[in-house]
Amino acid sequence: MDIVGTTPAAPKAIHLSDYAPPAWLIDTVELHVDLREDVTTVTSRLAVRRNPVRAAEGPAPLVLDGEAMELVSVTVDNRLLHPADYAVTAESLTVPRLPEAATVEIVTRIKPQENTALQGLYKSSGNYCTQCEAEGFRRITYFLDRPDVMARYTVTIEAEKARYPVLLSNGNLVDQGDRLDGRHWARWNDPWPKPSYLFAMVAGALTQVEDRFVTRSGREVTLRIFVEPGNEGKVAHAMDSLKKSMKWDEDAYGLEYDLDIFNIVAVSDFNMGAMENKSLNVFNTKYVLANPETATDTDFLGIETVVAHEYFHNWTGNRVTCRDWFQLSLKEGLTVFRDQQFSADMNSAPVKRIQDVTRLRQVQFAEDAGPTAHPVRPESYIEINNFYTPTVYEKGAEVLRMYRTLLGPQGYRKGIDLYFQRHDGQAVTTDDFLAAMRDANPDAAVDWAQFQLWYRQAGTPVVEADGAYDAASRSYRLTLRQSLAPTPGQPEKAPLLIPVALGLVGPDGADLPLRLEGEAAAAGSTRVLHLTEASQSFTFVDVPAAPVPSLFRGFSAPVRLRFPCSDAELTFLMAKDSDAFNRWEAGQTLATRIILGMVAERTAGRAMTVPPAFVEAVGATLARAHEDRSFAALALMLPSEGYLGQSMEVVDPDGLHEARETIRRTVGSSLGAALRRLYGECREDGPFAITPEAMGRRALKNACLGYLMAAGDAEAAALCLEQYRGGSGMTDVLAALSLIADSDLPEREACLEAFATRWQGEPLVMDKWFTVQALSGRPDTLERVRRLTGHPAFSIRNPNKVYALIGGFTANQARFHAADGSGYAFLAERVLELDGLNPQVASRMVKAFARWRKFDAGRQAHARAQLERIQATPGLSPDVFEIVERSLD
Ligand code: 0A1
Ligand code: ZN
Repeated sequence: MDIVGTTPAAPKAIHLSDYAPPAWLIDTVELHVDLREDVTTVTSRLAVRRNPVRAAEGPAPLVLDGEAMELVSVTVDNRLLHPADYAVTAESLTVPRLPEAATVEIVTRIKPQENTALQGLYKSSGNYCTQCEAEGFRRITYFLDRPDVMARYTVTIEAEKARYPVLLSNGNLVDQGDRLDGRHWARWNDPWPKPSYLFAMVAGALTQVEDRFVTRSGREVTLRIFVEPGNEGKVAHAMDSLKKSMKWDEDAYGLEYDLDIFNIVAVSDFNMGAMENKSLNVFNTKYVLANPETATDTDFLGIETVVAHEYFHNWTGNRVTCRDWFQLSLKEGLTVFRDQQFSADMNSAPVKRIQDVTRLRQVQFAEDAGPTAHPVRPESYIEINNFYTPTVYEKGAEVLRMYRTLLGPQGYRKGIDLYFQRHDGQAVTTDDFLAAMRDANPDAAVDWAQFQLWYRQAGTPVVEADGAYDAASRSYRLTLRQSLAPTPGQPEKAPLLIPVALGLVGPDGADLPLRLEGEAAAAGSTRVLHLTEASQSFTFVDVPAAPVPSLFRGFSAPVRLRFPCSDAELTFLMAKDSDAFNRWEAGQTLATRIILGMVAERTAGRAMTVPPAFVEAVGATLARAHEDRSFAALALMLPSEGYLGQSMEVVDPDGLHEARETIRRTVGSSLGAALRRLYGECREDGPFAITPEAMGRRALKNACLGYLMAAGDAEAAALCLEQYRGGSGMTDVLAALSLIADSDLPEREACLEAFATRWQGEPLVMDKWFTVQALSGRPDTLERVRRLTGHPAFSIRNPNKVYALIGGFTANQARFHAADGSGYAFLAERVLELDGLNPQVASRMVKAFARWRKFDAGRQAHARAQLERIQATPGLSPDVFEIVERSLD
């Protein structure tokens, strides 16, 4: 059989400005999928009609998207076409001369068993599953594979019953039956029109766990989670998270589920976290399977968030979808914001905010400062799969948060309600969303045209603040200046509307009343200023004493703040600020300042010393730790090497690593007694549970253990080994193992080996084993990682394994950026190996090179050589091609 090759012609860019509505619409799709071991045959019957909005242009041919398939036949209104009546290329099928409306039947053949890209229909652990976002449906059948074409689907799946007893698709099961030859079939109908990217089907030998949820209007929904047999015992947390999400969306957004079934299927080969296909979510096993023995607290929280995220898409993404892929943040930014709100409500809101901001700064700020920087609503792309980025997701969520900060919770909710009222069942744009927010809040003093720039301008704004207190007039004048550096394709930037939530902290630590010059009365202890100009001053009056300003409370805008306050003021805010986020932030700012200072010392050839005041501040954090242990654990966390590097003109990965380690060692030895005491308290306090309190206790305990191990004394090593061996639960075991893997303890190899032996049957646990080794700061890490690519538990075809080992290694700043270029050479080899198998994963890996220009000349030369080597390789996927081109630009 001749399958049209996957290598497209020279990759070309798609532009937002070229958007045109489709010439044809598809009202219904009847799919028949005949699954056989050698080949799968797909018969698709489409009810197509000309799009009235394009009528003026005259009759356009029907051009359907399709890739990597064999076309068998095309029938129009029951008349079989001769191949001369249509045209096929590697990417399309064109049928000219159709009437106004027609029924087009297309038969194609595909080979899911050979699909390593994991897009379209593929096999994972012997089961069939699909991934259609963004453009995978065109690998199943020819179609108008774009989100503004919404159709009703009826899907019949046929397969051998013994091997594939479970047959699933979107919507409701409407019929099923057995054939005489051992095969069976099931027919599903989804009553809701949807874009093709939300289509899904699954066929396999899966077991199910069932539960139910009654919606607030009384609809009883059957909830099922399908997993490979043997994993039934690990889905309780996911199921619980699903029910909580359904309830929360009703309470917080007034949104109710709209079908009688909600299915989740967990598969072990999946490029991303999960996928929100209508009523048939497909999940990476990582975000479904967990019990305390195999999963860490981070895993449990991740499951809660991702289950919620996919469920929330049912309204924000599915009921109202994107007009085109430039609008991706319409659904992703909004849905991430919603899952952040949900997780904040389920756990601790400040802790969740700190975690989200940490991630934003680590990955999104880095993206915004490099060659792949793009706006939340990009203007062009070569490969849409490259745009599932931290900017579209996480910065997009910050934009949503800013709407809420500017409008208040009620104004925000009014905007959301109007958005659904206007656009339910439509495919719309971020401009439509903004218009709903605007129109629902006619009295809000928001310059919407300026706010829109958050979608259009790439880059992270820098806000410089300066304050002066005048005792005579009892006034405090705050001056704020904003700037935004050029990013690729955007040399000039305009000032943004930046919401600045702030407070003024008085000498006793209490918030001072906030009255701006000209106002009749003070308004609250935190208020939101609108920074709209390049430079703007705000004068507060009736200020009884010189305050310390607490700026961007709760991180009210995704900016970098530069405020020249003293170390003493930072220590003061760490202890006193009423805003928990800014208490944490003050500590991070202080730590950053000290670490960068130490790196400068080292560069100047002097010894690095840790200021005693810093150690004291950490001591104060330990002393207060019992007040909120989760918060204390985060307050003890030093900024990561990756984030610190963003503040350096030329990144010095070795200096940063050494400075950070020196602080860890110094704190560990200077505060040993307090750390040991706290460690002991946390260990003894309470039984094992997955609650915010218990998780906080473990996080704090493990933060203490980390510092103690950094000090390197025998007592700490004994504690760590004891925790590893006797640990109840993966959180503690893995925390100990990470420290052991990073150490020179003689027990190191034996512990790593024992772990692998114990967990060889659990792929998700083995992922952790790969990661702890890849993240080790030891000098032999690369050698070990190389060796591990040959380990029987590793497979370059499994995305989770690649992310765990190779992704883990690229996150290891000191080792990946080794001065001799060995880390870069290793990554280039893996990228080229991956590109032939799974371009999407290859492209995600190659992004680790993106910031290469931030390093010294020697490292730059090595990185450039590897990027050029990749670029020169024939047959590169558009995915990797696009990232490499941008990186070298
Ligand atoms: N929409 C999903 C993420 C997703 C995107 C692309 C995928 O394959 C190319 C898979 C999943 C989400 O936001 O959860
Ligand atoms: Zn999403």
